[in-house]
Amino acid sequence: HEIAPDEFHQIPRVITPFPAPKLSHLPMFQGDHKESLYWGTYRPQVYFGVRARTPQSLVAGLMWLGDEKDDDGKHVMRHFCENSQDLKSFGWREHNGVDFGRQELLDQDMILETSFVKSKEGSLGYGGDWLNDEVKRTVHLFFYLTDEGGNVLNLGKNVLDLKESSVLASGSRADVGNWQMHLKSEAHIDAHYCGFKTPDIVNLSDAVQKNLAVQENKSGRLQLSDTSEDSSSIYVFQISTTTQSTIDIAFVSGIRGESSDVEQRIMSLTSSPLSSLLEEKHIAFDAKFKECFHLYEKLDSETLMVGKAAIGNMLGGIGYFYGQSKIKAPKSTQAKSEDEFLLYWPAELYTAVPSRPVFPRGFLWDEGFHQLLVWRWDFRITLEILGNWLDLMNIDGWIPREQILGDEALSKIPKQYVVQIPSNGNPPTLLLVIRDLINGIRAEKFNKEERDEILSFLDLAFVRLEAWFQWFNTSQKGKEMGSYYWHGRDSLTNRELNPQSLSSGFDDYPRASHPTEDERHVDLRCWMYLAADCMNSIIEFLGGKGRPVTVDYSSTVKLLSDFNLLNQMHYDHDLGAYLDFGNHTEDVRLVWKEVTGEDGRVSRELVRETFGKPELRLVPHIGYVSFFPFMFRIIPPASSILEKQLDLISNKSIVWSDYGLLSLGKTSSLYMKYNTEHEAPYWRGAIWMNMNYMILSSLHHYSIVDGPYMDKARTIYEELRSNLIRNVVRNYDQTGYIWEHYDQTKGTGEGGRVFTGWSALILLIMSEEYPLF
Ligand code: 6A9
Repeated sequence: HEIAPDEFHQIPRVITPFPAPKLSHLPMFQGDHKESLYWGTYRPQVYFGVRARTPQSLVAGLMWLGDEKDDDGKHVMRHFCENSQDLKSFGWREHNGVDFGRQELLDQDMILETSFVKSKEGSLGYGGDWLNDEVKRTVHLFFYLTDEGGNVLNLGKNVLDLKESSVLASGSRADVGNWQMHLKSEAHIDAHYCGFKTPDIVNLSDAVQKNLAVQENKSGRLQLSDTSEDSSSIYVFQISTTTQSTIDIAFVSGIRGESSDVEQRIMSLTSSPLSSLLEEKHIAFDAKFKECFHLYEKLDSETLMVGKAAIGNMLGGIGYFYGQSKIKAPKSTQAKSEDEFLLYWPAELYTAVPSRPVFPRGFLWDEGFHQLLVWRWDFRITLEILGNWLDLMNIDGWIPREQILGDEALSKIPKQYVVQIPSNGNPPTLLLVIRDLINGIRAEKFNKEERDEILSFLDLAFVRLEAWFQWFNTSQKGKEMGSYYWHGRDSLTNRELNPQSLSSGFDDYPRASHPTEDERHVDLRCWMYLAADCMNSIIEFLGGKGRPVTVDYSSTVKLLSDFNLLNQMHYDHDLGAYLDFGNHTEDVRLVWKEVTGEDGRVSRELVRETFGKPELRLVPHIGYVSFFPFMFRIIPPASSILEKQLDLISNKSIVWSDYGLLSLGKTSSLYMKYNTEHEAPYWRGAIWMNMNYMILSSLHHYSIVDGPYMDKARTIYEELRSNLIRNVVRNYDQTGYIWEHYDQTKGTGEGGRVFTGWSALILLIMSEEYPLF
């Protein structure tokens, strides 16, 4: 149930935008920049989809019938990316984020290749021309096209007679003028079409299956009806072929009158000119890959291929979303039940995604890790993505963690996870990226013009970053000076073995057994240190402008990097580890209980029981959270505590494995424990790449700054690095995918496939590029 804002006396703060100019309006994101990024494969949720970065775009996509049959004996339709084993492998082998990509999809014995390329030649207005081509085997492909803006689509005159080059459809739009979509193939193809009135892309495959079924009953053939509903606004073109074939689809826009140059432009975008163009782009991709990551001397071809898939999928997975987030209504409002929500303002988001099949939408803290990789390829893409995220900030300085914008994004997530909670944060990793960019400027990685662009971005971003910092610093602070904890843990639950903390990003990573206001989370304390330090660097960089600041960042930095204070609050001398603090007992278990329901029926349920007496203490779980002071380099190089951390990291009975570092040590009482009957361990043992990258980068740091433990750090660094690379490459060989996380005992990929969000950091590990502090 949506609560209309007028049910309130005034618009609630939580859905009020931050009152400052939008970063996406900066001149640097207009003009040529905007035009060059207008069309793209910005629909990561489908196997192949194209749209423009505008709320109501012309949208195209591809579906095909798989060889497999469902329970009714019908061939399954492939459309939205699935995380099943149906496809042996799929993903972008190359993609440059701007005007070129090549994807391979292995469906049983069929290899489908989709390429995408834009050319500016002859096109007017926004965007270039884009097209794609697919190949190989007896197959029914369905290419569809719709105009979200509701403009009329004209069906081409000879769509059933696809010879030479034919127009599939044409139309006119304010952004691109008159356009035409052409199909060209030298193979023998059979074509059919149908049109629907309502462009329901989420359920399009069902509608197409129905149409096919009706025809099959009539004629015994698997072909569309060649009819369209009155004033159809979505057309589906069926292209069937029995031979290995290449199909080129070309889109031209900005056509003036009866212009004859259309033929010319189509020629240059199909057949052999297209092949040459693709080859050119492929060569350029390779050259840029070499230049950005300078890996060729170091690595074998197998590893290089994984590196290319990492950057290709990261860039190819960038999407454009438009819609309104659902926000949990704050208590003070007239919300009647838990299920009621408010709608955020309609917003666009240009962002990378963690995984196309499982999580094809924006996640706040994932994005910082994504951009650590992306800026090295194209820093302008990074700036615009950062800007889009910061524009989502509300007047309180809060940014919703998970962005589910529009029907297609919504269709990929169970209902109960949709509503965002305004008291919950997510680590400010975007600041890691900003600091990386500033260090890039210091290291003269940018020329003058580029440097000015970054500075003018930061200049405008500054008020938003300040508000963000303030949001954390006030809403997530703990009782004691210099302490913080992730708010929003459920203190009343009798279901969860250890109440989750989704905002930390570590979901089920164990914290104090009994959430209270006395908690202190060592990871958040370190994120706050990073945030303050980053704000400081920005101020220093923008310098001399007499900028009024609301916080004394220097003293915050001093406070949070005070080694003694940190140790007093979080260091356990016996374990030699940094730990959370809170109301805790180790003696909590899930037990089966007979429960009498309201209807008098008795059922058995798994509930949480506390046997021990919780008390305020350090929480003895060693894992990723314990390594934050190490990751953020707060530990002085000469401290014996540094040696302790190195010992912990390399301890095979705790977090070390041949495949990377475990999220939770084997010695933890919650190691690999289910959180409820059905919630399997997630951050309770498995190996995750983002944290391995951060820890590895500190090992690298401590191996080059002077100190007694340099050599020790170097040895561990080298071993961890090669373990990580070897394991990801082995899994890619065996499964065709990069994975969300890796098993702590066997190293096998688990969770989401094509998880080329932060797991793609393996490429920076290959090239040994780490953030400087
Ligand atoms: C799930 C149902 C099939 C969980 O990578 C995105 C996030 C991370 O930010 C977070 O740190 N992932 C990590 O713990 C995946 C989030 C999934 C949320 C909703 C719903 C899945 O549908």
